[in-house]
Amino acid sequence: MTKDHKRFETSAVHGGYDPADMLGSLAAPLFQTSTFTFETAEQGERRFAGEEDGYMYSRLGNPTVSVLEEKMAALEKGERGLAFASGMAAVSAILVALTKANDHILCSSGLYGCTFGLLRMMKEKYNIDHDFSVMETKDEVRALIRPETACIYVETPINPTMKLIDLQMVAEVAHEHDIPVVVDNTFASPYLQRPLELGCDVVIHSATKYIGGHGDVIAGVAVGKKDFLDGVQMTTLKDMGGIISPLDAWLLIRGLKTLPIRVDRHCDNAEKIFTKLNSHPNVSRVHYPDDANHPDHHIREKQMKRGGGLISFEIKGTKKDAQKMLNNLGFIKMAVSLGDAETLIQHPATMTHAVVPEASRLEMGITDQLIRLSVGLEEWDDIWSDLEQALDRI
Ligand code: LCS
Repeated sequence: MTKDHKRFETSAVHGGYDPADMLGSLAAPLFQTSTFTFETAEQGERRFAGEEDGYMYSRLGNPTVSVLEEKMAALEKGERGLAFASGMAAVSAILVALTKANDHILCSSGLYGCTFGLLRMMKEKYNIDHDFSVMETKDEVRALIRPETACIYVETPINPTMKLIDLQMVAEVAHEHDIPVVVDNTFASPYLQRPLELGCDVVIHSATKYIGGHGDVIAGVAVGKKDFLDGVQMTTLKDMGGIISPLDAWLLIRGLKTLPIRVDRHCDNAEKIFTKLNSHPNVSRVHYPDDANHPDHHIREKQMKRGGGLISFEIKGTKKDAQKMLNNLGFIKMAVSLGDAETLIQHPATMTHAVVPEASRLEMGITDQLIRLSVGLEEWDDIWSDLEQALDRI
């Protein structure tokens, strides 16, 4: 039995696992197995009939994966977690589970590029329509809800523009209409923001990012009500097959133990880098939720513990100048992904959001001058020195 660890930091270390269940092993064991043996044919029958608890085949569940799922449920304050092969496997499984042909999805105006691509595919193949809303007021959300709206899908902070959505407000409107709210919490991590506590229904993570934290795993997790996720596990996940590997689950369990200290350090560094970027002559705008002048700063104060480790900024100049700045960097790594120990930098218009048509991209605020920085765990003034020399030489 897992004890209920009340404080986040304690749950990050102990949540989801009790060594007494596993021969006293301090670290959760890695069950690197595809299948599980039955003692009798009758036991196999009972397990497949759901009459007896126990593992059958790793696509249907695995003890190492279960530890990760329980730890994530403890951290997001949800009833259960469900792990996936990637963030996109989680996004697609949840959206497929919640919709049928001819339904409608209402989205935040700004989404990760591949989520945008998935919505477009769902529209083309199954006539599942979608709308985007800035969701600044209840009326803006209400105005786009239709009888066939199956869910509201929100990213906050939004990748890569760092705009925020008031989750409590959106959940209140959605529940007037009995519509579930799904939140992609990848940018904040559960340490900074817990959407279920704000009334939302399902949380999704690209666990590739802060959950893992070390740039060595692609994975996804969803957390929400047990009945709903039991259903997703036994339909969309089992039959579409986007399961996480036990080794990746094991690496995420290890990563989660240090999530609070890593994210605090990411935030400490980002706050300092934000101030420096803000006063650099070749930077025209900086987007960081903990900026007192950020238009959504009041939402940051309401629902996020701190501003996070991501900053986006616009340089003065052209797309070529933005690319030149990236090419000028020294140890800072030019790469998509985020939330790793290494500071990562990328050009959203031509990388993470290249699949988004130009008009939609510009509507989301992704200009050719926009650069996204995932501030790492290095010494902050080393990060700044590298950025400064690259900016100076645009
Ligand atoms: N949701 C968000 C907000 C993301 O940023 C990503 C990936 C995903 C979902 C998908 O997760 P994955 O399948 O990659 O685990 N975002 C990326 C990014 O900004 N750079 O590279 C990947």
